[in-house]
Amino acid sequence: MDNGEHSPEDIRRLQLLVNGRLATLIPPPEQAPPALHQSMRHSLLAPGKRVRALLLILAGKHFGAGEEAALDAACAVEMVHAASLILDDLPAMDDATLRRGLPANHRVYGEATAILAAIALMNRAFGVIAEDRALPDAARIRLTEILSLAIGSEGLVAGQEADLKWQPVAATRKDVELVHARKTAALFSAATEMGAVVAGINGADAQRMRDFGKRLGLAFQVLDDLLDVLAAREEAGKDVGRDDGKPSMVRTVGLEEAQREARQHIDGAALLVAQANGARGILGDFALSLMTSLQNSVKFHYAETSAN
Ligand code: GRG
Repeated sequence: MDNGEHSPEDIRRLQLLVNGRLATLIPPPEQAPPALHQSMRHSLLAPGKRVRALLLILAGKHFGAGEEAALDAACAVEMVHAASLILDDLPAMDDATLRRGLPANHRVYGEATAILAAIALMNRAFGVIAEDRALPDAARIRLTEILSLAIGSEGLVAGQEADLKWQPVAATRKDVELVHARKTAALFSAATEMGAVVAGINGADAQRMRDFGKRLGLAFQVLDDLLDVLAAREEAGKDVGRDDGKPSMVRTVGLEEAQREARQHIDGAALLVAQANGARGILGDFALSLMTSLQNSVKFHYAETSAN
């Protein structure tokens, strides 16, 4: 078990470790068909925060696994995440123009190639887990199972379908939470449970890791909704102000109640991580500092909005 505390340099180092590995796990840009591989690289290697990968690696570390042991599983999760962002931005979905500070994939490579790049990334994610022969077979099977469940028609895909068909009239907090649980928290909880599996953990502690990731994901989406209302496009690096008609906690329960909701999930997550393996550790410290920095940026914009 680790002793907790991490520095911003540790996190930056891990982000660079993930970025470096991601770049080697998919074909180079010149390999045929070049537009497809460039499109995959455009989204996968764009400057994302790598939150899901970090959570996976730190969850592994929480139970004593080395960073290298968790690295490829973490990259697989980032591949799925990048695929979901490509699809989410398509004209048939959110019709976004900007992502991670860059033009959305389809704005550069066209819709057909963007769809193919997303499929190829998702497929590669499972290949990367299968090829990770340093892990026991049982762990690779379990990782595949967790990731597949998180993506499919009971996870991300279900969340996206509900998001697209959303009827805001008479929507309740529970309705919004169900969409958030699938659209966002499913991949967070998969990542934290996968970290436990890499470390050889099953049973109650793996379940705690799963619940910890879910609560973090729910808080993350509520804070993302708050920033969609409050932040500027350039700062967010993506289109904002587009949650009208979308399952947003802010629009359903209001700004202040949404902030309270996020706080409750963060408190719940803190409790769970401390129960798993008996300490908060670097994993808890990282998760809580991520949430605090998101909350602070919400508070900053909230203060600005109230002053106007
Ligand atoms: C089959 C993989 C697949 C997906 C199909 C399109 C879709 C279903 C799901 C989209 C789900 C989606 C886009 C949810 C939003 C999640 C979210 C909060 C994204 C932003 O995450 P950050 O802030 O982004 O971690 P970075 O860029 O930092 O990685």
